Amino acid sequence: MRRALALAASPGVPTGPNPRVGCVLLDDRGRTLAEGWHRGAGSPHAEVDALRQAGDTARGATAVVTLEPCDHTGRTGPCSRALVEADVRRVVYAQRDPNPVAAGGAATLRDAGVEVEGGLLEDEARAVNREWTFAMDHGRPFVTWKFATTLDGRSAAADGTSRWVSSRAARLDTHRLRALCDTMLVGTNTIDVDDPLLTVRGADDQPLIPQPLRAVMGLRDLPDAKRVFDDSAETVRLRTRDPLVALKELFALDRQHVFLEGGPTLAAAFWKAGLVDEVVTYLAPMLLGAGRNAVGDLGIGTIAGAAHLAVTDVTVLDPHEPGDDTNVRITLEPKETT
Ligand code: AOF
Ligand code: ZN
Repeated sequence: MRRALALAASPGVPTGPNPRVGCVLLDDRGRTLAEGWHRGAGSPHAEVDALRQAGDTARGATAVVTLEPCDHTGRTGPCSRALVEADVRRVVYAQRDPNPVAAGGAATLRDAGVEVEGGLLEDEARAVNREWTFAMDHGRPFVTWKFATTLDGRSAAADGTSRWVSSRAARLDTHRLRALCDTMLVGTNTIDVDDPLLTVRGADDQPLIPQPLRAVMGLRDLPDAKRVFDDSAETVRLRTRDPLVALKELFALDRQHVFLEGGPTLAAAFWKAGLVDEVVTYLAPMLLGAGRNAVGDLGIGTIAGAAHLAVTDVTVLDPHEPGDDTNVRITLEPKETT
């Protein structure tokens, strides 16, 4: 299963909308017959990839898969049937399929007389597809809220200027994280005021391919000339102020990981709705003393009411070039409130 997990995490597989899945076929003495993995939506599932390589030798084999074999005809056919037809004797999988459309493979296999065992290294398998699993379980995308602040918690100066709080190294790091998401989300106000491009660019400032979807949330009309409407990536308008409605709309568009880069109002709305799943913040060694907070009013009047988060990672980002600052990236997750 560890080998199957490593195959699932093979580099070069595009993020979403499909999970990463790995499969190893073993003979009755535990020797590897074939290995397979899924290479993105529309390509063969991991099980089928391995079965194709094994050919007739799959008869009587054990299939070790990181995800419960699917039982549906989607972009490709059901893996449960493919395993039965190949005469596989035993299937061991890690994660139960949380996708209601595809689930049921374990039962189909058992009904056909195949020995089935689930739950082996399940936590590891869920971690390989953290956002996909979350989205399937919750019916909405996973939300990473990212912001940059000064040492005194300001994201913009008193006059509204905010270029640049974070260092060049931090900005490049942000692009790396954007590339791991499938959607960039901001409010109409950010488009109005900052006119961001919202694309993922590399060190040479060239856009990478594929680009995440750019989503603009809010009711305000915006001029077509805004950069977010250019043709460097796809853009959708979400004509709502309700964070959950926006996320459900994105889920319907097969989106599983939202990178929330909006201003303080949008951040506060998501936080208050309990719709922030991860926080990434860049801390710059700079003081402003006045100016805009990263997040708007959360309705917290006293210290006992403070929102608490747990730190999951702290990374020092060294200067990229002379004159650049050292920044600190802190990754956190909200603590469950009582
Ligand atoms: C994958 N790769 O190796 C396995 C998957 O409609 P499709 O063909 O794109 O199927 C996607 C669903 O199939 C996916 O959400 C998951 O539930 C199931 N298993 N998917 O993309 C694989 N084994
Ligand atoms: Zn399948």
